[in-house]
Amino acid sequence: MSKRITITAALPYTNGPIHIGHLAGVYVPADIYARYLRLQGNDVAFICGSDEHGVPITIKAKKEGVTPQDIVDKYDAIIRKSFSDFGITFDNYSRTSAEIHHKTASDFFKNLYDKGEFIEEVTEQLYDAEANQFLADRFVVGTCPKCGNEESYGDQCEVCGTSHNATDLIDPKSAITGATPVLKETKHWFLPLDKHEAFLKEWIIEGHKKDWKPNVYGQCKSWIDDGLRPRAVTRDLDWGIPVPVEGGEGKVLYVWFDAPIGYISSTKEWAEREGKDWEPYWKDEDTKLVHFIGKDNIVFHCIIFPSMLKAHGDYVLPENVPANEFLNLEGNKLSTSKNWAVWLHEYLEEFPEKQDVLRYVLTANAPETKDNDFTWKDFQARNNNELVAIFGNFINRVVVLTNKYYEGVVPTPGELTEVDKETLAAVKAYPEVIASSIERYRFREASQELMNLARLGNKYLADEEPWKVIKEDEARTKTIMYVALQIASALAIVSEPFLPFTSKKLKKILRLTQNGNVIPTEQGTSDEESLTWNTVSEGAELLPANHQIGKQELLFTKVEDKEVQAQLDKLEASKKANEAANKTVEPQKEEITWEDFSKLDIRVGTIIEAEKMPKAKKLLVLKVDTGIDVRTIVSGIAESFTAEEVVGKKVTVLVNLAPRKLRGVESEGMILMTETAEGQLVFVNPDEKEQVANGLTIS
Ligand code: B3M
Ligand code: ZN
Repeated sequence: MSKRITITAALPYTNGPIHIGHLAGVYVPADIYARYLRLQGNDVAFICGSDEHGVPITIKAKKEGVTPQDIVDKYDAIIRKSFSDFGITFDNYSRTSAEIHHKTASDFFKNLYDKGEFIEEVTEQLYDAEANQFLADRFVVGTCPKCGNEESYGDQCEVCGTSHNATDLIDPKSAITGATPVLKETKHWFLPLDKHEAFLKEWIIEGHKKDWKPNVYGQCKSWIDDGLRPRAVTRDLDWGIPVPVEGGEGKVLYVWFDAPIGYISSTKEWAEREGKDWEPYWKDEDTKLVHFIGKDNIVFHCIIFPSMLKAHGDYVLPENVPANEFLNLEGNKLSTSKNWAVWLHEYLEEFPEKQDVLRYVLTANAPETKDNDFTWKDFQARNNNELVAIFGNFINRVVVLTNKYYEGVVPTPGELTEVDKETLAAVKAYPEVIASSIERYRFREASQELMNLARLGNKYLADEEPWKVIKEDEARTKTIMYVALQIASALAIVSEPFLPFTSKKLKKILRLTQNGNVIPTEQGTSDEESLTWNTVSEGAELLPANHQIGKQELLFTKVEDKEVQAQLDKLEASKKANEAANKTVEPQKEEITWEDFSKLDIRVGTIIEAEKMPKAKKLLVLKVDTGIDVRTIVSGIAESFTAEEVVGKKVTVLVNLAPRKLRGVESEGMILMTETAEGQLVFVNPDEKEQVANGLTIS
């Protein structure tokens, strides 16, 4: 029976592009879910949009010397395009800067305000007296009261995931000036979460113990068990939605108050465009609402937003919130600021035909129950060993042989053997197996079952060996190829949620139309009945005899070692750039006068003897001809050079440095060397002047 389902995917912040962590955590599973439900004939609204308020956007704008609007326009455009090129089929993608959203969020606030659902209170908040600004959310950094992370933000700790009030931070510092904030009085509106505690307990702790993922349920339970407190839903900022009530001048709604309402405004925008009524998608008891999010968003979607919806009273609550854990990249946490990421828009440029490969790898290795690691080696292996070697290989053999033996016309089968019947029965069972995994939000498992269907096809061909049978039994070969073509068609249909580009290509090769209809051909029968998910599960004939298929085309191509290496090199470069940017430079020493400097007597000398100082890792004992005399100098360069290689070298020597004993040997001067950007010591060779320009390091 057709159901109405509203699927939301977390609204990405428009302060950076989309990376594989966002995709694996939210957008790929949400898109699989939406496509699957549509294939089942359901009434789906798949909703998303850009989250354009909040402090990170303001901070980024300040840093780049542009307006917040410039920042959100830039990233909204990049994000929109990359989602669309990647085949994410949102029914609507809106933005929280849109007028419809400002109005919807404003009205929502007013509705709760009028009902007396807020506490209006003057409290002391953190204030940066240097910047003349209140320090909410990411404008303040301090120690998390729960886990001790020293870099927790004002509203949320990224290490333990706790959401707290800025005044809870221990030893807070302004992220703008670094100053220690003072407390200053200001009025705000608070959502009394404590008032909703009983409802949340009943709804989540009792109601969703079984069907919510353990990671989601566990987080919710621990927050509720810790006791809920009122949360401010307004801020003293100038970027956001103005607080629409008396006394709200100069204040805006907290970004996490307005953003989830963005799902509602985006649904409205869609309904208006499509001539539909938006209300059933949010208000009808029969609607199933599902939020796809990352684990750092759980509290907002399971505690705060439901409390808002409940306080409003007209809305349905989410039936499930299948939040994922985090994806790491090559063993390290993904990070926008450190550029440790695979950016979707870059991936699409570098692998323009490989959307499905990334979709598949991120699904097969999705961080569903624990954090997971993305590696380029695994990407290559999944592509070459699974997509190419199993799925692609099966289709290729079926299409090539059908063209070779029958000029692409589906043969009429003879009597089916037991193996044929078993195989077709197994094919018929797959949609249900896959569906059951998807319905339980186990997308990894579902993707592996899909691959098993392709394996089944490969095994069938390998066991039945039509290329041998054709030599002695043409009739039997026809049956084998007919069965194989049914498996290929089942794959074309069932793969659509996971591998939409491949499914489309395969349908074209098999001449199935996009919605699954067989294209009528001269020889072929026209099948007007739509081939959907259910056609496969009912075991109906998918590709009738006499139907003409197209020519062979490769569905997948190999990922070569050099492509993997190029990606690893790119990551290495970002690591280097990051290290260089973070390298702390010693502050300049106190100024010296020309007279001070002219006291230094620096000459070019030649090393005539060298030996390692016993039991000292760094020291060489040198005999240096300074031109004035031959003297002993102890130099700390043994980690860069061996004694043998320095003999004969010309060196710059500070000759009038007062002698000093090092490990019992009197050193009468100092060798001057330079250091490269990589920290490598080099001789100041009087013939190579540019080395001197790098600056002298005393060794
Ligand atoms: N903008 C996404 C994030 O935390 C956040 C989601 C809002 S969903 C209403 O990265
Ligand atoms: Zn913490």
